[in-house]
Amino acid sequence: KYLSSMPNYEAKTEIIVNNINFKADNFTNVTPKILSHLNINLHTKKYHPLSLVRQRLVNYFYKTYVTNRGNPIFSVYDNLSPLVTIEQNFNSLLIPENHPSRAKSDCYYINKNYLLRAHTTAHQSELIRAGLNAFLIIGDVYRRDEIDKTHYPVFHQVDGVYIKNRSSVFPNDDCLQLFEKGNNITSTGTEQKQACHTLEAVKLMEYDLKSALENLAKELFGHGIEYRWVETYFPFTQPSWELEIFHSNQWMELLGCGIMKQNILENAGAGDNIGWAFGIGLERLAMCLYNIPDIRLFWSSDTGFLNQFITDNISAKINYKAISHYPQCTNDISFWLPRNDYSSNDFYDLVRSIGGDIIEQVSLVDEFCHPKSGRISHCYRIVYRHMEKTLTQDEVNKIHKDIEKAAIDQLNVTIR
Ligand code: FA5
Ligand code: MG
Repeated sequence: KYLSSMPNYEAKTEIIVNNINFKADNFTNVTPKILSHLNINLHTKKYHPLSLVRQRLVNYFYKTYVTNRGNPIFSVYDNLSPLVTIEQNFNSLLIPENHPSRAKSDCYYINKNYLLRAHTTAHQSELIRAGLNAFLIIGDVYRRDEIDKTHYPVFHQVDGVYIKNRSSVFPNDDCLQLFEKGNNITSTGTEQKQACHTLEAVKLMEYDLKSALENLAKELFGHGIEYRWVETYFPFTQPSWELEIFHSNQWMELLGCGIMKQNILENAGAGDNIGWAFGIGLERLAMCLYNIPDIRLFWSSDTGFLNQFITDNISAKINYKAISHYPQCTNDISFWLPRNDYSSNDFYDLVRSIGGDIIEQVSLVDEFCHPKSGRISHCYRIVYRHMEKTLTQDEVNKIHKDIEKAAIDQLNVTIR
């Protein structure tokens, strides 16, 4: 039933994504609903909670890792297209042909050659090949998943990569090496390390990686944050870990990370280096930081949600307050101010005293000075919302009229 109600792209021969024509085939499974999330870029939208968290994370890396001249070592890529190849999302990361993460049931495929990236890790290999040593990749990722309080098919990730050569891993020692002699980079190794790496190099990198991420968690959540490391597996790192934090009485996975598979570096032309990498979910961070209870809220255009995050101090403590489930109703009011003795706060008080609890927000949206008369007019936007029911436009209009009348009587304004 569910499947038959989905638009049938397989019947189409062509599909257009970001103005590019693709040939549809039996892999094609993106839907118009999913494609409508492209180019929205919540992570760079001013004042969006995901953007606040992104800035805090980027600032942390900028200030933690600096060159001897004080410049940031990490560069940031936050506008790479989510439209990627199979090569980028899987092959370049050594994800095996038969790995479950490649399944049609898990990814949004454009066709057999292209998909919407399932992780921002899709770009790590190409950026290393381009010559970068330390970078962050930030963007929207797409996965076929259920929709509930913590899962949404589109979410945002930050990937980080730091690759180092022998002298930056061992700055004070000319003898210690990154690589074991005579060990092929494809040898399996152990859970502790890849066969090609020396134990001392891996241990130093592990320490560097874990302290970077622990300190990030402390920076965001405070020094009292409880955390733990869990060993895990990724096809592109070995060894691999997950960082969990204790939040709202449960352990929550924040990120995955590990020592990069040497084969990836070799294929990207950086085989002389050893690297660490991680991937974090931005929604996870924001939900914990701001107590946002439902992942769908990030997509809300409701100003009752968005306005709670308007701040020019990205480290401001914000504790999200639930908004009503009933829809907003917005009405504007414009009037000429009296010649003297007017303040916007008088109007705000008046609106609240007449509208009561169904007033959710009042904001000055426009100010205009008449070029000849010099008179000033204000336009205010009033957002109405009842906590227990859906307001009808008629009900709102009546209250809006009462507010107009009171403003004329009590504040001496002239309605435009
Ligand atoms: C990855 O995506 C790896 N690419 C991460 C990585 C990068 C590991 C580099 C090693 C080196 P995973 O699927 O576990 O791994 O997702 C990483 C993070 O994204 C999770 O820890 C979580 O914070 C977030 N995440 C994953 N799935 C969801 C989801 N459905 N909704 C919200 N956040 C999610
Ligand atoms: Mg995971």
